[in-house]
Amino acid sequence: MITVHHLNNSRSQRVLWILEELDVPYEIRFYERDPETMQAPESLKKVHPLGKSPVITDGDLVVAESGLIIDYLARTYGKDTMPPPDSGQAWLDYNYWLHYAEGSLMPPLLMRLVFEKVKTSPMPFFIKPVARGIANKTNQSFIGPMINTHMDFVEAHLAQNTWFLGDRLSAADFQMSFPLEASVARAIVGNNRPNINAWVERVHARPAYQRGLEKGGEYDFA
Ligand SMILES: N[C@@H](CCC(=O)N[C@@H](CS)C(=O)NCC(=O)O)C(=O)O
Repeated sequence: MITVHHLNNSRSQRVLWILEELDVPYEIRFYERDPETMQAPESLKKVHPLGKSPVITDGDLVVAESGLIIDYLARTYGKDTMPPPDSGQAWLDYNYWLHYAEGSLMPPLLMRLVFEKVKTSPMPFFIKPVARGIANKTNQSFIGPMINTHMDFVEAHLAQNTWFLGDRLSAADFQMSFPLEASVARAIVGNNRPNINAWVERVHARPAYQRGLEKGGEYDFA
């Protein structure tokens, strides 16, 4: 039996979505973020030393990193319904999006989040304007343009493709769901990017996505 070690409001939601699409039996073990630090509880380190979510266990196997989890599930349980391409351009595209989501797109989104947090963090009053100024400047002149380049790229791809690999849903879509739905929910992606918005709407409209959402509980991005 597969166990999903699921943290509220986290990347783990995409794992519930793929499991629902594949119709594989699984159980969820719930973990709650510390409301102040947003960190996962220490107990998650018993499953994997980094204590991050998602992580799944499948029998004796422990699988961490959402890209690997999704690839593992598609290869192991999706051979008939969602076979990952094994050669050629489709293989390159599949692996590209699988790596791109966490390797290239998430870092500037996380940097932006950290600098936004700096602005509201408690600090001596005389430092606040300086910290705010640095955070604003960094987001406006460095991180913002970087995110725009990424979103232009993804928007152009989705203008030509219903799903990331074309006509059919693939593991690449599960992996791309977290950064894109978070970007729409936080208004990083606005109405000027209709294809990203439409893709996120298509994802959210899938019955399997809705089932995963119901089972996973608190999730601010859907
Ligand atoms: N690249 C990893 C990132 C995992 C990660 O940072 N997960 C976040 C949740 S979205 C987490 O566990 N945060 C809680 C913490 O760091 O304590 C993946 O895709 O699985």
